[in-house]
Amino acid sequence: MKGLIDSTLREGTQRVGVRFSSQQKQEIVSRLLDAGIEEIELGIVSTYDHELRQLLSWCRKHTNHRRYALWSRCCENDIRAAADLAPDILSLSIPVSDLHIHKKLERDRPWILTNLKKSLHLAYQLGFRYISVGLEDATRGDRDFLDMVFKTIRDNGAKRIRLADTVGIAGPTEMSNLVRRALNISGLEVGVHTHNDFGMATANALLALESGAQWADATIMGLGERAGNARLEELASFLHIRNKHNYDPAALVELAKITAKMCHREIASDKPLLGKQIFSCETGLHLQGLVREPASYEPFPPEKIGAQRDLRFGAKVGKKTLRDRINAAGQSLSEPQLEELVRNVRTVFQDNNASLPLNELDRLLQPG
Ligand code: HCA
Ligand code: CU
Repeated sequence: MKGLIDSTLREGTQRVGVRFSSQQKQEIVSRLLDAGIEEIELGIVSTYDHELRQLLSWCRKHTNHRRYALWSRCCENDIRAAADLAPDILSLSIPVSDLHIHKKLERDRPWILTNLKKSLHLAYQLGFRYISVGLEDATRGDRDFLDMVFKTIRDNGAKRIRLADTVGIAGPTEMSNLVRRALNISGLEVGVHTHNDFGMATANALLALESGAQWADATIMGLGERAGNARLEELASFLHIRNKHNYDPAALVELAKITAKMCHREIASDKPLLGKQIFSCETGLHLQGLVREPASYEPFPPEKIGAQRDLRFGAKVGKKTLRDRINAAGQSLSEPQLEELVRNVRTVFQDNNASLPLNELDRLLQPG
């Protein structure tokens, strides 16, 4: 794998109601770089967008990163506008499913191939040396036609093909097969852009990487059209913790929390990596394991992402946990006394639907 492409400032801002100020965009870029993200898609080239020039020149001045990308349709005016902004990478994009070609564009397959060729020539002529071609709705595209598209891209100077699962309809196996197909036929670098309509985006992105794709797109908190995209904090943290990639999970978690505030989004308490309760526990069996060896019920220590373990004592407490705490406080109870205590404790907490931090119990057990 070569890296992750963050598309928060392009795809993310397509989510209804999401907008970032120039200053917020700069903060997001700096933090993405601090977290180790390799490529950043800064926005969509459009003759209407005047902020992009400013953002790109800020990036040039304040960072020495050299993988800033701009997204552009295969459209002469947009490609010329992109060349004027001079990003490091041009992310051209073109639809490849018959549905998009016939209904949305009212064109046909030969038109797509011709337009692709023309656009690639123009981009090359205008000086772009790293051109990536995004294939919109690739997962619903006819496979034989896709092969022709892959060859056209290969033969006309692009460096990367990006396969988009535009409506999040692919399963992991399908995604993986498509990646292998693109790699075999084109010999180019392959990336994926996955959507989350069935909750598969992050898993699809991971499987694509495991199937040989060099790149995968993700956005902070999965911000993007509809149900969004692969979640950057989840994908990058997984790659760091499981595969030792050089990403910083704590920085990603902090960035996601800051971004949530910027766009006024709530974070669910059980959201992976971000939720308030993901290191809380009150069930007897798990508490027992966690007290003796945290790794028994945690995939990684909470400190790794700047969180804290929250062990609680309440209606689901077990006998072993209570006995350990009582003994640790220098006291002891007979087996029947302990049984009775567990029953009483469970009833009281059940009735009040409450729980206490375990160290609060220790305090209560202290003599005097
Ligand atoms: C969109 C386009 C896109 C493009 C992806 C790409 C998609 O729906 O706005 O160019 O790689 O999901 O198809 O984001
Ligand atoms: Cu998309």
